[in-house]
Amino acid sequence: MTAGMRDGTAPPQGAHPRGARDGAEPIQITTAGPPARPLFTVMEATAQAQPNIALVKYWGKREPVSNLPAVGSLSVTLDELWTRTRVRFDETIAADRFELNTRASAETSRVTACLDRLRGLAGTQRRALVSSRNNFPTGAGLASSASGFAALVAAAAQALGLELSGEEISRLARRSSGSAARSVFGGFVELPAADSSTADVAATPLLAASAWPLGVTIAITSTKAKAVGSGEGMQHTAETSAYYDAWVQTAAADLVEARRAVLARDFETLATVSERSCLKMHAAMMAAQPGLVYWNGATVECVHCVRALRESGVPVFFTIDAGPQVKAVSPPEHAATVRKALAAVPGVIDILHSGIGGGVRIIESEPS
Ligand code: 2P0
Repeated sequence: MTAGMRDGTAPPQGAHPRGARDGAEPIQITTAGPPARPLFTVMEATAQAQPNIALVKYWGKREPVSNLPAVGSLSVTLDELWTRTRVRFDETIAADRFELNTRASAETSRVTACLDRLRGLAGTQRRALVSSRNNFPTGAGLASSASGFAALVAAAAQALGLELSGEEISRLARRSSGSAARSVFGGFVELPAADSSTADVAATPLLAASAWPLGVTIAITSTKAKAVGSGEGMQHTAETSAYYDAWVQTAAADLVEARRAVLARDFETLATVSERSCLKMHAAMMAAQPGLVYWNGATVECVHCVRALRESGVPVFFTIDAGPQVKAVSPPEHAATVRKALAAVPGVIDILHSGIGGGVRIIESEPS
């Protein structure tokens, strides 16, 4: 029985009980001929997770070491964009190695910190080779750390034979990246704020993707990695923005309103609260000293484009994360109209589209 079954939360798709796991049985590597004494064992698994787009934003930490969020957030998990991560624990290597899109990555220390928590649970010191691939731009405000850490935790847990529930995977992913906690689950997902008495939080699924199949059209206005990472940006905002306290104080009401709107499939209310949460978060960032501006000119033009579409009767709203891309959420039957309008905005260099998808899962194939 998985811990997920014990506590009533659904385990991520593909997280199987011990004995029925895909790709997690230790591979016995032996010399040719008898006796078949293992020289060493390799434990390996691959997971896929999708990024998520927050409609009610997380920005700010109550406690930076445990990475506890100061505000609750609500997101949709995408289906077309993905991170695939293979983790291979190998007793013959001395240090973790992390490759992203076939190149050695500078983020290895963050990966190691995440793996250390899993190694602690499994009681092993074994180092790992981590190979990860994204089918979308990395570090450009498209939530690559959300899908990245959700996939990393799920793959590593599987490779180590840990039987973790979705909730446990979400808690571990959150320690590395707050938004990663949400990518563990599919559909509409909520991550609560931590209050002063909370030692840990995990995301919880709110509504299945199939229950309200919205589409997300993403206007790419730059593929450059952002100059200020989210963690640094949050800290800077919390320390220097005159609007930070107001941001935190008003976030809880937004979450309540968005949750109600999602459960009622009330698009208009969700549009209002999502744009409000997005603009308040960016206002708090911009009021930091010096102000943090993730937008470029095309970002602003896309905002006006989405609002003009809505004025003309198209149900659509925008949201923007820590980067210059604009995500437009609409019912799928309006996605073509939204795509065409955003593609015509000067400065938009590409358009991606995604439906709402499932949570993290173990897969057979490996990143190449
Ligand atoms: C979100 N963002 O709710 C918000 C909106 C960006 C803007 O969560 O420091 O990588 O690793 O916990 O999750 C991006 O920040 O931050 C983020 P850390 P994370 O999606």
